[in-house]
Parts: sequence; C-alpha cells; structure tokens
Amino acid sequence: MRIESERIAQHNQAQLPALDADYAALGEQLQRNAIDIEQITAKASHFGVAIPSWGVGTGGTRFARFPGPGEPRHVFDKLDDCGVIHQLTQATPTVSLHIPWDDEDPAALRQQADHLGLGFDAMNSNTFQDQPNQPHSYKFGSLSHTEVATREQAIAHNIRCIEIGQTLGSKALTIWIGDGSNFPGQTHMGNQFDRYLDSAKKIYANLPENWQLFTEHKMYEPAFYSSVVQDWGSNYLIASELGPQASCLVDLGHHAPNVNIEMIVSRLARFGKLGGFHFNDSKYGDDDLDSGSIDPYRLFLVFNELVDIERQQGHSFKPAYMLDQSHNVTDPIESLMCSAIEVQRAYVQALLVDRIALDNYQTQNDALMAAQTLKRAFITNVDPILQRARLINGGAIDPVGAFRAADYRQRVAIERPEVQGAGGGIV
Ligand SMILES: [Mn+2]
Repeated sequence: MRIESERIAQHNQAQLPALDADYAALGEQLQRNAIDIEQITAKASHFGVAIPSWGVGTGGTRFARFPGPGEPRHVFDKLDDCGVIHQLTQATPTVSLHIPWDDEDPAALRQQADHLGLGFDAMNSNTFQDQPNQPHSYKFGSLSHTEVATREQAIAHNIRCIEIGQTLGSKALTIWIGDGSNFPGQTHMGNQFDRYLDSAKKIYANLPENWQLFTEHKMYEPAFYSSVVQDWGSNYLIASELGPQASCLVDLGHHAPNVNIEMIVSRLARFGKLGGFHFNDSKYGDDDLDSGSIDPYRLFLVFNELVDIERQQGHSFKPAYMLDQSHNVTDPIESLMCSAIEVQRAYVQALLVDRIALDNYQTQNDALMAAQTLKRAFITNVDPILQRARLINGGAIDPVGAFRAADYRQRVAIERPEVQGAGGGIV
C-alpha cells in the first residue's frame, strides 16, 4: 500500500467524534421512517465501482492536455494509483484495463493487482485507433469496415483481449469502436450494421461460458454524421442478436441532451439487457465530467431505477459499474475518489426511498407526493453513512483530506519523471 495505514488511522482519529455524533443523529432521523441505518451502512460498505486505468492519467481536449506532476508512466503506476483510490474510499475494488494501452504481461499485472488488493473488471478493446505496424488501418472503421481483412484484424484483437482477460480474472469484454460515417452517403447504413453484427457474432462465439459481452452506444464522436451503435435501440438490437451473454452498457454522456436516461435504464433492465454503466456527468455532450458534479439528481434517479429493479430481480441483477471520465483540471486521483463516492451516495440515497409509499402514491395518481417521496430520499444527507462504511472497511473518513495529508502525489512525482504522450482519448 502506498499510504501507510497509520497515517489514515491518525487522520480518521481527529474526525471520529464528529462522525459519531452525525451518525447517531442520522440514525435517529431514519428510525422515524422505520429505516435501520446499520442495514444501509452494510449495503454501502459492499458497494463497488470500477476505475478505468486510463482515468488516472490527466485527460485532455482537442485543444491541449496539461499533465500534472507524478503522472503514471505505465499501467503498473496506474495500478498503484488505483490501489490508493481503493485504499482511501474502499469503494473501487476493481480496475478496467484497455488493450492496447495497458498491453503488458498479464501475469505481472495480476501479481501487482493481487498485492494491492485489486481485481480486474471488464476488458476494453480498442479498434478505433491504429497501432504501430498494424497491417490494416481503422480510419474507415473496424468491425464494420468494408474490407474483410480489416474486420478480421479487429475481431482477432477482441479475441486477444478475452485471452488476456482470462489470465487476469476478468469476466467481461467491452467492445469499443469508432465506426460510423462523417458524411451523408459515405456508408450504406444497413450494410454497415450487418457487417458489424457479423463481426460481433464472431467475437461472441469466442466468449468463455462465464463471460459477458458489453456494447456501448454513443450518439457521435469520433464519427460525426452516424455511429454504428448510435443509440440504445441499436444497442438493444445488437445484444438481442448476439445472445444471452450480451448486454448493453449505458454511458451517461452518450445521449442527446435532455434524454431521459433513467427510462432507458428501466427499459433495458426490463428485458434483461442492462449490462452496466459508464458513470460520468455532462453539461453539453460527452463531456466526461466528474460523476454527480453537474446533475446529481439524474444520477440519483438512475439509481432509483436500479434499486427498484434489484428488488424485483434479486441478486441475479448485477450490472457492472465503472467510472468513465476525463480529468483535465483536477488531480485524477482526487476526482476519481470524489466520483466513486458520488455514485455510492446516489445508491445509498436510492435505498432510502420509501417504496411502499411511492407505490401507493403512484397507484392513487398522487403525482405531487410521489415526486416528494423521491425528493425526500435525495435531499437526505447520507455523508455519515458513507463515512462510516469507509471507516469500517479500513478507509478514510475524508479521502481527499487524507490523500493530501499523505503527500502521495509529491512522493510519486520524485520517482515518476514527466513523460510525453501518456494517456489517451476517452470515449
Ligand atoms: Mn464510456
């Protein structure tokens, strides 16, 4: 562990009296609504969201990138940073790798992750950019390319990602593509989708029995006229065509402005095709801002659906949660810690919704009280629950405060000299 546990304990000690008082007060408040705070805290303490390896490096825009000191130089540094995020928040037990960006010896990766107490989440395949010495270019697409050799190269890459993932203990593949078109008429949209499905079926055929395959819809970028997996309808069609091990990923930033994402979540889950999430927040488009930083109510409403579905479908409902963000002006470790906590917060708030009252108000068509029922859960300050959950798992009551007090960034900056070209695009 890169931060000594005594440091964390020392930091916690100073804040313990305030937490105890706040926790007792919240417990009393919840008890009036027949909610046992200990049960909620136990659920919070088991919550986990994956960190994407690429998220711990400073991101950038089409304008520029401003790297900070002590940036991770390679995937092993990235794992160290992910270890610190989990150490302090106790809410990020897994890391999601991206191939080829993290293409290193899988046995060595697994060994380091084991050492840090981390597991591996979904593998992400990248066929939206060319690699050195690659025979066929992805400039005009990969899995849906007009040339069969290019499609075969992209299929082979995805199969290789599965093989690496098997060594790492991963259980899912997320297919990343940039396929689409930039001009009306550039591609035949129907034939292009057929080619994509054909390629995806070949990848699916190589999926181990206990694995899942995720596809992610995205309205635009890098293709700006049409995307092959443009919307949740296309995504649902793909998952249905492929089979029971295929399901849809919902990235909160990949929809048209004002789209009702919680309704999409409800629809996909209803038909067993909600695979998981890429959490982030947005103001205008695929901004990849920190989760909960712009519209925390929307995040809560998504979790309101998830908690409701979990009640209906039981433990078989296990969507994969990952953060997918770009940190351009903040320390990525701090942003990822705050974001993981915001996602966990939305989950805990959703647990507080009085489902019986809500059901009654809905049946009686009492729109005002139904809305108030959700709002009441949302405005409850659940910080004491989140803090307590971290504390009992050995994390920090105040992760950012503990992180800054430990001088982690300053310490790693000494052993990590600045490198050129680290990091990559975020989709
Ligand atoms: Mn994403």
